[in-house]
Amino acid sequence: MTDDVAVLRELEKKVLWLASWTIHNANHLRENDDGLKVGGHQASSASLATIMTALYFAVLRPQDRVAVKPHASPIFHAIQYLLGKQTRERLEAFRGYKGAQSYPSRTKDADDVDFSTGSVGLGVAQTLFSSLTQDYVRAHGWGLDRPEGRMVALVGDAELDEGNIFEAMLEGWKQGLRNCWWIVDYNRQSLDAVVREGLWERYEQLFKNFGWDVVILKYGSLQQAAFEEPGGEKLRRWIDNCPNPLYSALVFAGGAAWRKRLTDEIGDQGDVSQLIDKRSDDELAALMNNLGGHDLPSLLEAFRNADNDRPTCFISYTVKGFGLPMAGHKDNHAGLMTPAQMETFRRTMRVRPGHEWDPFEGLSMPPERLDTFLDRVPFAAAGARRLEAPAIEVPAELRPAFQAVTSTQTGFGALLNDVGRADTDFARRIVTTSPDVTVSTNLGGFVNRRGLFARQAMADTFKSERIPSTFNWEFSPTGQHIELGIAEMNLFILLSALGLSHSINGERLLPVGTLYDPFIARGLDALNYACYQDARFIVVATPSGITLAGEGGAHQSIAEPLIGMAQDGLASFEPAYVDELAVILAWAFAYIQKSGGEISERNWLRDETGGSVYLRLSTRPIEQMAREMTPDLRQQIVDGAYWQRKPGPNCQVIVAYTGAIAPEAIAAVGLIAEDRRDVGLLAVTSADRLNAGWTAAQRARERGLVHARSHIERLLADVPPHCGIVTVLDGHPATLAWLGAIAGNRVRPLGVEHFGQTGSLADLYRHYGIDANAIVAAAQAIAPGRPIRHLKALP
Ligand SMILES: Cc1ncc(C[n+]2csc(CCOP(=O)(O)OP(=O)(O)O)c2C)c(N)n1
Ligand SMILES: [Mg+2]
Repeated sequence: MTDDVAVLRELEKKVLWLASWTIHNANHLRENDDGLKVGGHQASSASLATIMTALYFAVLRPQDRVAVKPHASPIFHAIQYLLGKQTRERLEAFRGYKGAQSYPSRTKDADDVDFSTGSVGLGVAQTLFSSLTQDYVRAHGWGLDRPEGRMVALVGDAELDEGNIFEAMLEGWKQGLRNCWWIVDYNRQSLDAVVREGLWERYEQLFKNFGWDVVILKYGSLQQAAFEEPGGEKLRRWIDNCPNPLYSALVFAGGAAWRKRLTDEIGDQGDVSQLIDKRSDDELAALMNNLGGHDLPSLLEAFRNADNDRPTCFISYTVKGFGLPMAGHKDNHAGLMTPAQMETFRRTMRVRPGHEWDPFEGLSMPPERLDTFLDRVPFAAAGARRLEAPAIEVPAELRPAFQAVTSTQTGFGALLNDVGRADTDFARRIVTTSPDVTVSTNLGGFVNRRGLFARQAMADTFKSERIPSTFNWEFSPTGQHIELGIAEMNLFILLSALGLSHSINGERLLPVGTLYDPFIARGLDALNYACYQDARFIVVATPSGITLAGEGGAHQSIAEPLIGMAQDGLASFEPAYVDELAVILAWAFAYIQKSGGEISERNWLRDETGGSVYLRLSTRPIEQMAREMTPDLRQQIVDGAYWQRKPGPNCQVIVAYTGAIAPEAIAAVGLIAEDRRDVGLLAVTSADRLNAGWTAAQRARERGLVHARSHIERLLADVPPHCGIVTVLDGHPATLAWLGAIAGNRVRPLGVEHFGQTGSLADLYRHYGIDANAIVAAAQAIAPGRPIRHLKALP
């Protein structure tokens, strides 16, 4: 143990040096580039150098997974460099093109990042939901040949301002969270300033209330020893009473300032003056800076003592910028060392010019000893930590029996219910989740069949009391539905965790989450986060739009189709008919399992690389089409559009629609057709994929691949240039407005731009101009000719 500490001290120095040099180097390279300095990293990284040294080189095991506070990425990269998992080239290109990432990234970094971080708070919650996911996987009997891992978050103290962390804690408490450590870097500084006094006490209470163990790492071993000296107790009391800003300021000011302050305030109290006087300025500064979070022996002891599976919060006192000249200064967040300071630091670290990247340069231990130690670091011992899981076979078709008049939401429930009926591997790997809208989004059928998940079984009291109920609400370790509280952030972070199970647990899950469409916005940053780290899931958002007529503006979504188009890593669909939904859902279950295949040029959609899927559904029952699902139609539905009525050669106008507004589009086309020739009706199942294919094909052509064609270009190839296009959906009109840019056709985009309101469907469609009448009027305006007779006849 003492031996280890000696080596760890050397490594800590090296980690701090390498991280600082990485930052300095990157800044130096780009100083005149875009005027953007490498702010934020230096002080914030140094704050965690000791804790991360203790964790990565001594405490963590290969099965443990870590979310590193965003600004500590240089420390993380430095540690991986010493472990041989990061290259010098990438460190030299830190924050540059293809270099080590500014914030740890699962997808962009090459050095084994477990969880991406960047938008503070999300990585923290991800560890909690990853613990739950691990429990889910193991409770289902999978992955039992591997040891249980611990999910660890390195949390900035100001990061704890983010509400999503507390939402997650509450959920963790409900779900019986285990194997989760949150280590709070309690440097009492945020980005702008010094944080409020006494926050640790609130945190302590809060964590304990939610069933966590709390370990407070306040005093380092030097301080603990000093407290044993005569007068030590007075020093301890002074430290406890010292306000955060003053402590920070004195850390910054250094030994002489400490001496003056301590002498002024407690120096006349007998023994304590001797305690102060017998130390040099440097020794005094070292003592006062020796907080728990910078003291390897205390950290190792605390981590090793927490050898149970209880969720544990470590509040570790640290100094922001520890070991650097800006230590403790309230303005240090964006602080960078000047070249002169860096020179001094280099000399202190005994690093010769030209040897800055040498792993053991300037250390006092023989390299062989350090090498031997690094070779035996438990965390790195098992080789690759990223796991893989084979794809689960998905039925080529999902075929529900559905009513002649029904909605996509009902169809979704019926499809999943049907999947849940069979005892297949496919059905077993599906895990559904919903933030308190399980029944109202039609997941109830599936949940009735497959049960709710909890590590400990819980009976459905209504059932045991023989009170009739439509829904079976029984929890068991083999249940396949995770019921969440209302927080949508939690939904998306859970989907993020479930959707990485193949990589983290080596066991594939097929996660399906449901929520109301407008509340996508509530969890949007978490959805973006999940996509950024390439988690795989299906999110079903229903109901949507003003079609949810009676609910009014608070529940009606407008912008979500645009979110679906713009969100990277998420293929979005809005089918009108249940047979389309069946095709899309079967495709989606396969798509979320794909990775890295050769990109085909068929539709320029990069389907082979896979991603997550968003389905925007509706509660509006509409008349279904009796039609055969041919392979060609199936492909077109997945590619994003098909001709529901193919336009003729003299076509003057076409109507392109998306989703539940189909009956209005069909009615309008029937009316327009009486006075305009060859009218076409384009059913758009995915504006997102149509647009993506088009953009990609254009880019390919610009690169010289002259034959590149996207699906929408092929569909519109025979539409004459003078033909007008009326587009319509229950969502923002910009979603389809771009269709005119493909071949230069004029477009009149209809949709919803302003908050919805309560009313009947007819009232609202008329008010917002997406009813048949509005479509006919738009066609009249865009495709001049003799008046369309029925226009006047419509209400
Ligand atoms: C959601 C979000 N909001 C704002 C930021 C910008 N930001 C980055 S770090 C930070 C505060 C850092 O304070 P703390 O968590 O205490 O970390 P420290 O720098 O003290 O280590 C802020 C506001 C962000 N990254 N994410
Ligand atoms: Mg802080």
